[in-house]
Amino acid sequence: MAGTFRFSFGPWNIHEGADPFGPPVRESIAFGKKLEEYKKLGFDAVQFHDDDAVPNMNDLSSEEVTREADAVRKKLDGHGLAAEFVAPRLWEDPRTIDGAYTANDAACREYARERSRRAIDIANALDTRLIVLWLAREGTYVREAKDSKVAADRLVEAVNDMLEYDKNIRIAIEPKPNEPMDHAYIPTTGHALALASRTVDPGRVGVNIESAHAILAGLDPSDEMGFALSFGKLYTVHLNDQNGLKFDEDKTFGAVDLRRALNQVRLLDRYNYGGNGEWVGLDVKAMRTQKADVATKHLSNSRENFLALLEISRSLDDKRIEAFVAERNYEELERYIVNVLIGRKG
Ligand code: XUL
Ligand code: MN
Repeated sequence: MAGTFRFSFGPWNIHEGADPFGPPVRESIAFGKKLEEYKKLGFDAVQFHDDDAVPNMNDLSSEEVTREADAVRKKLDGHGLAAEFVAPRLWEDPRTIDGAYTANDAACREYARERSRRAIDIANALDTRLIVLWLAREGTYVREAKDSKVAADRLVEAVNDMLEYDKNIRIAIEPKPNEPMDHAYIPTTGHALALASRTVDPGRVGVNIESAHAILAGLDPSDEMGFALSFGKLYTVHLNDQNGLKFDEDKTFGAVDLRRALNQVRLLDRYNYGGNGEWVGLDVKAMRTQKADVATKHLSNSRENFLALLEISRSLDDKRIEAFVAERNYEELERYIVNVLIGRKG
């Protein structure tokens, strides 16, 4: 059965262009203004970090956090937008310098857990049950700085804490092998699903697979997605592209490797992605060189590339592909796919 595709992105994808080596190059755009762009760009849902919804949440009581999130829900309604997920931002506060759930300091670990509970409250107020966990600083720069066995145990406990706090949420772990850490503890889909299997409710823990993160781990994004699909664990995706093993580029989907992008689209379509309400999430970054008036093109271009590749994928001659596979004629199979992608007949 074919997939049904609706698209989402997070407000951080409209960005001022600052990088570790230079300041912003574009004016900040207020959250309310960003919301006005979603439908125009072809998107129907918003992905949130907890403090995208409630910026000063650390200074508020849990009741105040919920009240502010309720107001955001009303804004979304006003724009006809859904909230796809909420992700606790566990990498900016001074208490997360050494990691969050795996910090060596117990008080810092408790902060991370408490913050995660507030993120769940925000998710409820925004009417989504999906929590994304990008485990940004759960890793080390110096191998001896943490005990990796203890770290894994602490990650399981932290996920359990969230599952027990709210019996209706589902958690999508977003693996990434490095950046900001030298080595992260949950670098791949396999690690995330192994962790899920040890929690109190494995049926509510899956993954958010980001193309660039898989590539940074030296893996193929569509294979990672296929692995997750086989386990019924592909809760959402962060499609983008990445030019080899360097910093996390979050490039426009399909901008580097069309064939790799095609294979992601093809797999999602083949396995009816979206049929259970899953969104096609983009996690793409405007280049620093981009002028302000066109600094949302990476979003509309990514969506258009997805849809164009979907058309190509659906035009593939499956019988022909099956025949090549049956003959083990992979050279011709490869030629066929390349021909289709470059528009050459034959
Ligand atoms: C970081 C990243 C995050 C997560 C959400 O590389 O991808 O934006 O997607 O926290
Ligand atoms: Mn991401």
